[in-house]
Amino acid sequence: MKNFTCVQDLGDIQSALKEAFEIKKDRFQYAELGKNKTLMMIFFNSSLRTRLSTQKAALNLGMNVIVLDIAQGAWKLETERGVIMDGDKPEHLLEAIPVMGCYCDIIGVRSFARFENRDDDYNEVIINQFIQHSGRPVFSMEAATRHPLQSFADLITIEEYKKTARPKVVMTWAPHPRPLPQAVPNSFAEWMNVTDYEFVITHPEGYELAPEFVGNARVEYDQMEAFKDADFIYAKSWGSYAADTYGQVLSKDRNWTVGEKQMAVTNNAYFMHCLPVRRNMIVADEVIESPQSIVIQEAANREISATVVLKKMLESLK
Ligand code: AN0
Ligand code: CP
Repeated sequence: MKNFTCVQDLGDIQSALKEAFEIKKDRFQYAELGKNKTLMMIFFNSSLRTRLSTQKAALNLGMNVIVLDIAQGAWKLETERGVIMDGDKPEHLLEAIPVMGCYCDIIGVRSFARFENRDDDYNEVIINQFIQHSGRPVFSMEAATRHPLQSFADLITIEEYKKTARPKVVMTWAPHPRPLPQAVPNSFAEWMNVTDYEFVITHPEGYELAPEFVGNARVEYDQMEAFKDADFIYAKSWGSYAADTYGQVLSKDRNWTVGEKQMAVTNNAYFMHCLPVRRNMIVADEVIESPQSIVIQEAANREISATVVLKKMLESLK
């Protein structure tokens, strides 16, 4: 695997899952694979889990790690070509990227949707420039439209906890004070679409995701109806995708906050969220603290998904 930005890059999902469970049994079994190889992690946005779990994964594989927070200590970067650079940005991405590539073997990039221009976000202009100009294999640590390391960890978690072969998985929108990217819900939907689970998406009208990500999911606007008999509830807030309201908050309706009332109609569902989560906006304290909440186990699996992805990338360096 050269680059990793979406589920298709991983190849056969069942064999990737098998590899994940083997690595989970002994996460140091490939500790020689990354010897003298350097991972560079570039963050344009904040992170707790991705930063720590990806670094841990690289250490499991014997790699060296360099982390750069663009906003803290690097030159401010111009990203548009053709701009007369007489403003506050002393360096262009088109020089910075190949320079970064000189000092490492694999690059991870976190660059959220900027919500300025939908086409730019959905064309993935930042991570694609890394793929084009770094001369190195590149993986997404959440790009504008997808967060595949998260979705892979989510899938591993569902496989661990499911009690039936074909569980009902419901992804619900939830309120948040600020508009959040669609990367996590897009990606989760994309990964659910390659399983044979029953997959339902519920959100208020106006919050429709891009059809290429919804795929074969059933969209149900009535949250209580969607939650009936669910085995997994996957909560996430996102800003509008619609062309005329792109990146806006359309609703702060706290009736959509996942509480005990909603969980009561499920099949004693597990509660999932990628974190960070705002309590009592996205989910009630009682739900996230209940035994059915598997958010910590889900976060723990980020180390496993990252170890599998880096292992596959290291193998194709040779
Ligand atoms: C980010 C998002 O919604 O994409 C990161 C989630 C992993 N969340 C926030 O910005 C709060
Ligand atoms: N879930 C996730 O990617 O968390 P961070 O934003 O803290 O990395």
